[in-house]
Amino acid sequence: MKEAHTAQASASRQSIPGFCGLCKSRCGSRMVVEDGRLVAQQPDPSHPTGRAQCVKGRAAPELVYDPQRLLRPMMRTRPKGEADPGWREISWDEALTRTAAALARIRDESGPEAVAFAIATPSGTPIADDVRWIERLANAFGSPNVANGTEICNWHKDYTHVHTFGRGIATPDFAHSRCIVLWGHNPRDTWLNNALSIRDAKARGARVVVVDPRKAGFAAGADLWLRVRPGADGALALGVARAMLTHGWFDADFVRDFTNAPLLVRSDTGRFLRAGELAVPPAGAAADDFVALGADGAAVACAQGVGPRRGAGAQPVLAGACELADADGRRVHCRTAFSLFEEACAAYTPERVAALCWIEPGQVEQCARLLHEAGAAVAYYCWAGVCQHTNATQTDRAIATLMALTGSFDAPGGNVAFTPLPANDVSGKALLTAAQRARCIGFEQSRIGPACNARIGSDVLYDAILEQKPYPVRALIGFGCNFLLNHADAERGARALGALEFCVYADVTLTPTAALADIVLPICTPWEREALRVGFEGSQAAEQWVQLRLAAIEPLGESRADAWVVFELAKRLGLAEHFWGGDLEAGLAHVLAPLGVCLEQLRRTPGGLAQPGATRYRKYLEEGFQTPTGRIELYSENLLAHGVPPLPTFVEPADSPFGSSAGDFPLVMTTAKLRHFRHGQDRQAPSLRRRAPEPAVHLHPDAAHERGIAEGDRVRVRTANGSIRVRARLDAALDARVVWVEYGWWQPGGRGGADGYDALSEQGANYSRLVSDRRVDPVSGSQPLRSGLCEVELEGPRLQG
Ligand SMILES: Nc1nc2c(c(=O)[nH]1)N[C@H]1C(S)=C(S)[C@@H](COP(=O)(O)OP(=O)(O)OC[C@H]3O[C@@H](n4cnc5c(=O)[nH]c(N)nc54)[C@H](O)[C@@H]3O)O[C@H]1N2
Ligand SMILES: Nc1nc2c(c(=O)[nH]1)N[C@H]1C(S)=C(S)[C@@H](COP(=O)(O)OP(=O)(O)OC[C@H]3O[C@@H](n4cnc5c(=O)[nH]c(N)nc54)[C@H](O)[C@@H]3O)O[C@H]1N2
Ligand code: SF4
Ligand SMILES: [Mo]
Repeated sequence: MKEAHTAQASASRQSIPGFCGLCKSRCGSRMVVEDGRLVAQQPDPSHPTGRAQCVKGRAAPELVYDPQRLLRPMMRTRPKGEADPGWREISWDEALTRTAAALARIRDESGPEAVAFAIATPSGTPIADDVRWIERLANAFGSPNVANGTEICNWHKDYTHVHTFGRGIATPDFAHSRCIVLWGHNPRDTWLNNALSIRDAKARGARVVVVDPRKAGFAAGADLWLRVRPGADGALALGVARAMLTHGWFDADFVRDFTNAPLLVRSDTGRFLRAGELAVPPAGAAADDFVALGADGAAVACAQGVGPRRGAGAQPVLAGACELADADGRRVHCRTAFSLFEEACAAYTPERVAALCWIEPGQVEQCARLLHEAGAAVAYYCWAGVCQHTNATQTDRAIATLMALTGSFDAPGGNVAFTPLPANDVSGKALLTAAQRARCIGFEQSRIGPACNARIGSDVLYDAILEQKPYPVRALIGFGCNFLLNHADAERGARALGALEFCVYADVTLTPTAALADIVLPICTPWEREALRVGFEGSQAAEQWVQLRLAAIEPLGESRADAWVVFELAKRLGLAEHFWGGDLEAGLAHVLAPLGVCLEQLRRTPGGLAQPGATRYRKYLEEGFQTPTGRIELYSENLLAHGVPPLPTFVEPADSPFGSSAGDFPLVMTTAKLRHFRHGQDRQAPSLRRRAPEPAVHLHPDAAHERGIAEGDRVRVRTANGSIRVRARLDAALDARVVWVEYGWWQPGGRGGADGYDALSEQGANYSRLVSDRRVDPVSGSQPLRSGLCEVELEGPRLQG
């Protein structure tokens, strides 16, 4: 295989165009190299995502030359459970040969599903460069068990949204938006390029609504900040929808023609009435047409798809009920989906919403009014804040159906499916047979959850390892994915990973999770490897950008890119035929084949190339929606068929301040990301660590005072699952009943001392220890990382100075 192409280094300073691979923003950048060393990364304003750079991007050299990096493959020589693993450096050939032998043996004995894969998040790591190859390896190997954290990150917005819109959340068209809603999402700290677009939109006069328990990012200076109780977002969305419906502040024509609101639902079965079920179908109706109620009271046929009725019947009404005779002469009572949706929202009066969400009653109507006044130019994004709860699926349904009322879908200034470039997908979905897909260990829990995409949560992975349920998982191959820090219940995770027959981890550093492996493989940082990116995010111009980022420097030590590891393993596992004979260049050429551009061209223009493409708004006018009714689904027959309420429903989080454990744990606990760290990473960079030397719990001064706690005190956060030690930070903008706790802490250094923050000890600060994985969202499997209950106590002597 060819070596990675490194940009020509000379003694002089070189500035090589690239992009920062560290997070979802993928900011266009320039990589500055001196004498073969990366000395800086800078923003590249000529790139569609290159307007600026954050502190993490600026810390690139510190991340590259981090003394704690893994630089050689290593193998454990002492049994798991012993304090000293006896790491021995081995050659790549030995590491890969041993790995392939172990995986092949377990595959041959127990089937490929006995080997699970784990992948770090592409939104918060540069694994995005190579994630398709890793997925291809899992598919070609035949394992339907891939843990990638989707259930605690993006499943709701990218897949639950499908039940409403027939697709994942589309890109906010910030440039034309009149109202931007940030719901459990703080791009100021997590998505720099979008934050700049929102800043510009605000300057242009766009209104901003922020739904967040913290006064974070755009909440300060927003037109409306809704300081929602963590996990109560569903009640808020239903309340805002109710206000829009009662005041008529919604796009009634859009709702009639493009959502399934006017379709009649049978009261006996909960299914949509089909014309063929009627004694007298409407004139011209096909048997499987849906039925609406005309303004004249007569039934009207609506074909699957968008638009008004079929034939010459009267315009359908939104609200209504009727009784019609079926083919057997029975009377069938029906109501429109709109009426059922109205009823689902009816209980969420401003007063009830205020009591549930801990906001002011008037704010519900204020929010509804802001959405209404923006017309069809409301752009929203909901992310981690509404995902990590046991009610994530219902919350997503409530937010999605609320947004459908605005008529902004795919409209200028709304959420728009920008035209993507037609690259070939190399994730190899077709390589995984239907029979193997059905063996995904999460399938028993939910057939419309991540398991339908061959994705599993850590809870079911641990079950399979520890309890052989539904069958044993015997081996794990991890590409990043720091389970012990980022998924619930580190102790259970450590027991499970420790019980594996074979575990191999590819990572940049030896995390507490990787430290449980039998073999570790050193991965290089993005500045040491090439990356092909077809399309960036945030605007049409970004979508059209194709770039082959060059390696700015040679890989340090023996570290390699994930793609290299995947191709080498594929060859040793007898899967080369699915990997272009083991030739990565050929694979990359295949990605590009449908585009009018080749690898050599891209290498010659490392700053990237714009490809043709233009935005088409309101594509649903021709294409409809990829849902069972062909319309946006306020009412979902498909969800009903899977035992899930067909209408959005608010359910209290499993741990509720109104429940029985609130006596012992009176504070509602949530979490959020810090601008200067990604999840369990980045603390080793001194310039970043200086900004937050130690982990903290943030609480209201009144809550602190009641407990004798002052700013900077060392405190213990305790839940029913465990406890950790952190510093207290006071924040008067919080509700006094709510705290938020930082996560991802395991690295040594800071005032925590050289022993650092043991991920498995109550002397450490690992948030994961506070959360149980025994109660999860019934559809997505999302873990309750953000709606816990806790108590905070003063711990040990007060620190001076
Ligand atoms: N309490 C709490 N927990 C959370 C969250 C939260 O908000 N609060 N957020 C959740 C979310 S949204 C997510 S997505 C998950 C993220 O969970 P993870 O995916 O585990 O996230 P990270 O810790 O950022 O990265 C995992 C590992 O990937 C390694 N890595 C970095 N670059 C590469 C690379 O190029 N190749 C390889 N092989 N490895 C690499 C890093 O060194 C790191 O050890 O965490 C979730 N956990
Ligand atoms: N700096 C940095 N940037 C990142 C990452 C990172 O680790 N660090 N990770 C990347 C990844 S993987 C992801 S998924 C994205 C996530 O990006 P965001 O979704 O913006 O990330 P968070 O800060 O986790 O959560 C957003 C907000 O949700 C709020 N919140 C907490 N609980 C609730 C609740 O119950 N309801 C509501 N409405 N809000 C709540 C938090 O206070 C927080 O301000 O960021 C990406 N970018
Ligand atoms: S926001 Fe920061 S870390 Fe993320 S891509 Fe941009 S510069 Fe890199
Ligand atoms: Mo994420």
